[in-house]
Amino acid sequence: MSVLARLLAALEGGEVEIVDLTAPLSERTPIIQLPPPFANTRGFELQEISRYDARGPAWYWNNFSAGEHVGTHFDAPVHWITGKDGLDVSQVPPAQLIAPAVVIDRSRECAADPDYLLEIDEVRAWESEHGSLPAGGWLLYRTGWDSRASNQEAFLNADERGPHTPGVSVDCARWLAEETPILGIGVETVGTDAGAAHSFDPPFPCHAFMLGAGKYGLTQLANLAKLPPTGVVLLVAPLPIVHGSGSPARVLALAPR
Ligand code: 23J
Ligand code: MN
Repeated sequence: MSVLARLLAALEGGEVEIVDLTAPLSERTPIIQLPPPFANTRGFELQEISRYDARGPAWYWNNFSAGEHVGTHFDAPVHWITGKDGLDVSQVPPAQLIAPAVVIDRSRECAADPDYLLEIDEVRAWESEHGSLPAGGWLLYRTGWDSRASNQEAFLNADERGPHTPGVSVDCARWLAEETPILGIGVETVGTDAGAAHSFDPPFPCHAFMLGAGKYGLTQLANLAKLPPTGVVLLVAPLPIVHGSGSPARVLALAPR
């Protein structure tokens, strides 16, 4: 049997499962809220063109509008000033859009501390248990934040001092970008950086180091709890927006059952 026939048989037989890591896209999809003086993204909107009516008797269709960084989405290197000479989202090689992935679970720690930051030592400890981070693959960071994704207020978790959502420490972001062979980092939160990361040095270190190293980001992932720590293949499908800094993306995981 050919390798693809074996894959199809494994999917049909339930040996390999497809897990959808994508959040639904609607007017209610939470969006990031940057503090003044920064400009903010628009949310997702549908505008009806016709619905089996005088405007189009046999067809239903919509226009949609949205920021590039809404919902489950892909951050391309050009999104950040450190990656300004790097790839836009349309230039990401298709061969990188199917890649291995591993999952590090810090949902317990993040439940206790919403400002929790992943550290280098914890990733090293994960590696001694599960093996090295995948070359050319994703590090998926489970925080439990997907359980808040249906509610903008709970998802952003802001008070008078700003948003409180988990992320990655400055040292860990630099290390992941410069010292590990990963393709990118995928998170459950509204951005790859912590809610408090505007106050870090440098600000938004995950964006600054990862995108500056030509690596990628994936945000607002769902269903990471359904994945094993290793052995997953991720299929990531951002729209090829020419000159785009990112795009809403469908993200599917192939996982052994
Ligand atoms: C712009 C500025 C800061 C951040 C972001 C965008 C994102 O999180 C994003 O979606 O890339 S933190
Ligand atoms: Mn983004």
